Amino acid sequence: MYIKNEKIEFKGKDSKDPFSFRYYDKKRVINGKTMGEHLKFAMSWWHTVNASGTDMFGGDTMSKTFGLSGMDMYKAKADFAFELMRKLGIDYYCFHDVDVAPEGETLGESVKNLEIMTDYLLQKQKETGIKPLWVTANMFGDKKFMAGAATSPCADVFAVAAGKVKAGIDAAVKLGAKGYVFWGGREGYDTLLNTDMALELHNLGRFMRMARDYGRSHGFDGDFYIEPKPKEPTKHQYDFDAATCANFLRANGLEADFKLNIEANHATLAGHTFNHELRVAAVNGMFGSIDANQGDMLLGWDTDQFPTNVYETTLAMYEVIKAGGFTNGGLNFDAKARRQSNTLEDTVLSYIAGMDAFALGLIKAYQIIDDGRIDAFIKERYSSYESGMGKRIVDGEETLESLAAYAADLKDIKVQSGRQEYLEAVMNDILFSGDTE
Ligand code: XUL
Ligand code: CO
Repeated sequence: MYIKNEKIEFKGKDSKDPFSFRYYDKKRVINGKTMGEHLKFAMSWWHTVNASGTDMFGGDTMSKTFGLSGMDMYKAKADFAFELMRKLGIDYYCFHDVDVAPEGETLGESVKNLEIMTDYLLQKQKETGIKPLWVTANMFGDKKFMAGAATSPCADVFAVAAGKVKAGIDAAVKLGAKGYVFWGGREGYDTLLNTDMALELHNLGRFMRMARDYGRSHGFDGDFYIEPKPKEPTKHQYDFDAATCANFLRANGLEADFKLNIEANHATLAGHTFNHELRVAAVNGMFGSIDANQGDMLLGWDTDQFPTNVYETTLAMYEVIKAGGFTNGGLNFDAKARRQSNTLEDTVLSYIAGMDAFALGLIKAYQIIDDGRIDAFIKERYSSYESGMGKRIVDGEETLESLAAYAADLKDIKVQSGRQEYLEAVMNDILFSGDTE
């Protein structure tokens, strides 16, 4: 037992018990699905089980070694992780290879360590029913990855990276994960003065096709994901944003097997909103999964804070609902408690805050849809494409010449108001004056 609290229960919105859910009622049915099924929360292993408060200027503010070292420490971390998930009612977790098992001197040793630990995780999964949402490999931490993994100028690094991804896919199959994530890590560059961009991009495509081919022929039937991020650690990341990744996937013939894992803080670093990135993924048929967190709009880096901004979670869940909900994906809290929130209670409280913010976001997103004013406004705004000339344009029946002839004598064309302020007031109305039942 690492966590003092018992199971965290739903106690309703009037609850003042900090260790209770006020909105997340896992079994509550909304529009035919339980909240648990809508939200599919996942715990990020790296932030929750390993991160211990280190920043650029100072060391740990909390210890997550549980007084142990070596494989015993990794097993204790797994015990802690499963206790936390069970107490919070979280059914999924996400991890990098090196989060759950110690790195060896060689790839071969690391793979053996991972196999020992995935045996242990499998046993814990059988006891609890908890599973990974997705697996990934850390191809950015070790110094050999300083110039990238699949985009490294060194072919041996490409080979080690391939071996790590093979082991990661094997772990995903063994543990029943329905996702495998590629976050670019150092797949980008800092200056063109030392970079062959064309070779790096082709190698990245080759690498992902190899992963797809290996996975598909070895029992991985889930989704592969790219997780876009514009900068940090490299100045120019090849997976800048959702639109860049969609283009990369199509250019490399990967669109049937890959989707996108959209992270809120990465969206804002790219100069986009979270809901913009979700919409771009959806319109490209690539909506897959979410790394749920939030950034600080006054800071220019990835702060990975727990999501508590209900305006943002509402807009995000509206996109998720419109995209048809999660299939293999879910909501992974790629988030860490602040450096000063340095107790295990803070970890529990952070998850409660994030889960409740998304539960309330889900409730409010359905209220936007049931209210209907926003959807009706958008439909009306584009109604000129539903009949006459507009419909013929959409149906592909017009040409540039036919339209030029049609438009030649048009006068006083009026475009209706966009009504942004009114629609923002509707959002306030739904968010702040509606109920939560
Ligand atoms: C880094 C990031 C990663 C990925 C997994 O910014 O978000 O933690 O989610 O590698
Ligand atoms: Co992430």
